[in-house]
Amino acid sequence: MLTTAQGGPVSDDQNSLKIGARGPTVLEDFHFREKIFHFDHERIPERVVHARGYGAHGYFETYESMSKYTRADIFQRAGEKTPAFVRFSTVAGSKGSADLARDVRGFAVKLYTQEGNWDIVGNNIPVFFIQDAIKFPDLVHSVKEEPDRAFPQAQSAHDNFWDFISLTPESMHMIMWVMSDRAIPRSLRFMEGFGVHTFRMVNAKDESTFVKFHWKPKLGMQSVAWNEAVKINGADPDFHRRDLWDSIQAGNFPEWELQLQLFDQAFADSFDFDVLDATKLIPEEILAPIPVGRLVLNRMPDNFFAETEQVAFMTQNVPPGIDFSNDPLLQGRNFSYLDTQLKRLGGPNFTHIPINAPKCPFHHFQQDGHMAMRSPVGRVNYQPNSFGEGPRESPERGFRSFAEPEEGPKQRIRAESFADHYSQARQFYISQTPTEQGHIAAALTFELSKVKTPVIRERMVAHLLNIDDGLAKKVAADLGLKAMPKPADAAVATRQDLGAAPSLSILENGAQQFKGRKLGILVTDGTDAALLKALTSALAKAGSSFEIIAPKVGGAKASDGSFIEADQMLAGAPSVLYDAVALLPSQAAIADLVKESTARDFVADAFARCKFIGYVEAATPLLEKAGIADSLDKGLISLSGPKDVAGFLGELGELRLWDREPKVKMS
Ligand code: HDE
Repeated sequence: MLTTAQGGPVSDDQNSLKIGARGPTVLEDFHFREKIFHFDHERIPERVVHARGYGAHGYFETYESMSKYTRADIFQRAGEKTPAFVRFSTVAGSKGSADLARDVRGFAVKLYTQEGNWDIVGNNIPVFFIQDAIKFPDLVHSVKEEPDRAFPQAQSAHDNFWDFISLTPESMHMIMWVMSDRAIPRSLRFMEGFGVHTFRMVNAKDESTFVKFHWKPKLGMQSVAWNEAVKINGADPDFHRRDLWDSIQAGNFPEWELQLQLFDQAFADSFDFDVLDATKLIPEEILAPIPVGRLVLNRMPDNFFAETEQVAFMTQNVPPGIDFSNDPLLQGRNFSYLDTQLKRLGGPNFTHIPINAPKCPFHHFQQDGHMAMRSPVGRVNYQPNSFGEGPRESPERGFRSFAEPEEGPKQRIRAESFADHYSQARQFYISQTPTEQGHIAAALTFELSKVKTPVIRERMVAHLLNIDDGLAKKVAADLGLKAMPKPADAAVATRQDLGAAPSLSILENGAQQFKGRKLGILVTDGTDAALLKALTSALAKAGSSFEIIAPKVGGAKASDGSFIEADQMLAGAPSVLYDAVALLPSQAAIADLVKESTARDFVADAFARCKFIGYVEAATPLLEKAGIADSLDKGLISLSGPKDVAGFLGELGELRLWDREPKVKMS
């Protein structure tokens, strides 16, 4: 029975209480008032950054005991499974913005360990824009909508952002990452995650080892192209969340391996950069990460608001055995995350919300406050007490900070060891394939093309000159700069020539699999039933998904008279939504299909985005109409019958035919 929030049965939820059929509504209508009152208060403030996010439940499984390095309970027993909740996010856009913004992605993991919640509040990029937390409000103000006009939404392509960046040389390494394809992932399932800062692991003997956390996607990395991202944002602004939802609902659980870079003080002292500087990474070529466990996401929340919106991640949530370093960014975050929950969730009892509550036993004397959900029993709410009641601290099991000796003058200063802002920016750039380098140049050109103040553009090119001459010249030429500026003089003297680190490139580490990816299959009346069946069953067997697209809602009639149920109609499913496409029209239907501009765009877009295209001979007029019939390359694969399916699927693991790119001038 429908009731009020007070539990009272409701007789009529369609009409408010009125005097007569056409008279005024009465104030006495408590059901109406309660319903509207609650509705009016449905929203809570969105996160000041990372407002748009999507989460899922799962577990973390420990491979082997790591007791040598840490006494963290989660790492003591091989095979132990710890419940987890993960929230992915974009940073700059508001809650209702689109998934494919060029942006860093948040990768926040809450592990409900037996000794308290451990939050690794990371990103999909291993470095950050700034070195000191005191600059965070400036950074975020600059990237968000400009305050007078309230636009652009979810975009860094505007004056304020590039003004701040060009005046902040420490951001250059991060800028290379954000202008790369890392910032437009194909799926949340295909991105890496990083803890970014150096943390500590502390073992039972109170010995400390430095650690950096890396999440590696089992399905490999993959990104989309920028001009594709723009179209996806229109065709499906929920592209990433829908992808996560669909794959988890289908039982294809995304998985990441947790890998650790572990090092001691001697390594830190000998490393080229300061391990406390969050604008630097330690290349895997120098320090190989070791796998220690896996994270599997296998269940969507029952309710988005209750779980994903109310989840409160906090960098300061660390269990015994994990500790902080002095990274000034991390130190600042340790204040911010607790503080922000008070604003967002409205009171100090946000740990009572089920998604935030520990799953291990917990006992403390914190009490009362807004929305207290628990009802502690007994007289004693303090300790020590004379009644032998209540919890007591445990010097053995409790959290002990690593006793790092500290001394020095109290001052506002940036360490000299943080001064080199270009070496790793360059290293990242030269570690990319030529295709990826081209994307970085194009992204910089696009972003700066939206900047209206000439001096900002010039100042950015001046920084690029310190990163790579060729890159700077290309961007300057594409921006139509009349003269080349002088290189920026910020601490260039310290720049070192570091070798390439192939681990930093997506394409060098190609996924080489179509598993987890999606094929768009265009059908019409008369589509070859045997070929379609062979294709769809081979895809299912390979762990890939597909959608059937027909010119009309509903579907089409196959060659054997059976009905093909379509997932999408052509006008609602542009090919940017798929990793590759197959064109299976029949001879009888092709003349009509060719008249559809959506069909032409479907093919032309797939070609321009360097995708693989399987096609039956009957589709040739469509290739002609799309203007690609004379440019057939190895990415266009003929499907004359079921026997060609295996070969076609074999090619798809390459994901894109980047060799085609110079011909289609994709930016
Ligand atoms: Fe955050 N960040 N951040 N951040 N951050 C927040 O906390 C902050 C930084 C990250 O899915 C806020 O609950 C400061 C780095 C993620 O709920 C806030 C600084 C990294 C999320 C906050 C940083 C992150 C946040 C806003 C500079 C990667 C989303 C809402 C020192 C290692 C968590 C909230 C979720 C969210 C502050 C920099 C990751 C305001 C002050 C570096 C993934 O507390």
